[in-house]
Amino acid sequence: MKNVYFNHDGGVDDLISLFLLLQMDNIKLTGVSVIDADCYIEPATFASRKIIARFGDNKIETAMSKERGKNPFPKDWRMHAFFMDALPILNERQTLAPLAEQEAYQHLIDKVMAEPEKTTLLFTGPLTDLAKALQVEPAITEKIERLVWMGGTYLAEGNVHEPEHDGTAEWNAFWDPEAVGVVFKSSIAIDMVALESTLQVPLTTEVRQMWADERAFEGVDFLGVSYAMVPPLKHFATNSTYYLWDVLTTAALGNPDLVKSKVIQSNVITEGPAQGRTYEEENGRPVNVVYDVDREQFFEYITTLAKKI
Ligand code: AGV
Ligand code: CA
Repeated sequence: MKNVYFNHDGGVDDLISLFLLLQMDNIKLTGVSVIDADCYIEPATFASRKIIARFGDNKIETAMSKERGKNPFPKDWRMHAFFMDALPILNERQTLAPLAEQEAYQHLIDKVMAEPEKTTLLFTGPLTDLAKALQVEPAITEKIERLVWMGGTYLAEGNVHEPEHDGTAEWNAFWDPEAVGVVFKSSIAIDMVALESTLQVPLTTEVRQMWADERAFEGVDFLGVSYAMVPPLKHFATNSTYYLWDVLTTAALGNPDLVKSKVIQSNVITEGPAQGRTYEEENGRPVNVVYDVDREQFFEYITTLAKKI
């Protein structure tokens, strides 16, 4: 059993990640927190508490972040949290897991310090709350097994298409580039699920059909309905094409055999038109970069988890 603390930013794949984490029997989820990045924080927090109440251990707390990023996410994407929170499957029983009193960064510190064993951090949004936690309580470093983060890329093309940016960054890094810098300066071991691997798991019509075929399973129906809100890859990739970014990251934590990784000495650009870009640099900070995934095994793994409820 691994202790895991999960910080996310309320997207469809963030919330599905929470659902799947709760089905993994090799993981003990010690706490959850939500940051106002690729979501609106109220519906994202309610959706998290409803998912925990319905599919998990109703004692797990959810904390809200008050941190703000440098570069805001598009509103259209942030709206997904409202749709998730409104799903009938999450509102049928009207139960809510507890809301934490602390802000997210303090909740993370408290949960990590309270465990006798080390904790693995899973971050599927920007690293802002971790950067703040490291500044407030540097001693958490010794209690952290590793950070598993969805973010960054070393490809020439990232997924940020915004005015005044050169397109080389990944969004979670772009939202708060300084936070990536702070975390890179720490001694925490980092597994980074970069765009190199997430590009291999687009949402497609075949994936949707596979879930539709098995919708008699409540958990598989939940996957299908959730991923009906976001556009698949059909003819060519656009700015809004959806990949299973965070779900791949969560699956890589639950079952490391699904992915391949290599160490890259890294740094991050924190200002100017390339801000948020992670790049290889001699004598840079070693990062364990997940660059490849067994696509078929991955979908098999998550669908099997979804059938467990
Ligand atoms: O860059 C990927 C990150 C992931 O954590 N997020 C979405 C995932 O939760 C930002 C993002 C990039 N492109 C997007 C995003 C899109 N087309 N729709 C919504 N979010
Ligand atoms: Ca996310």
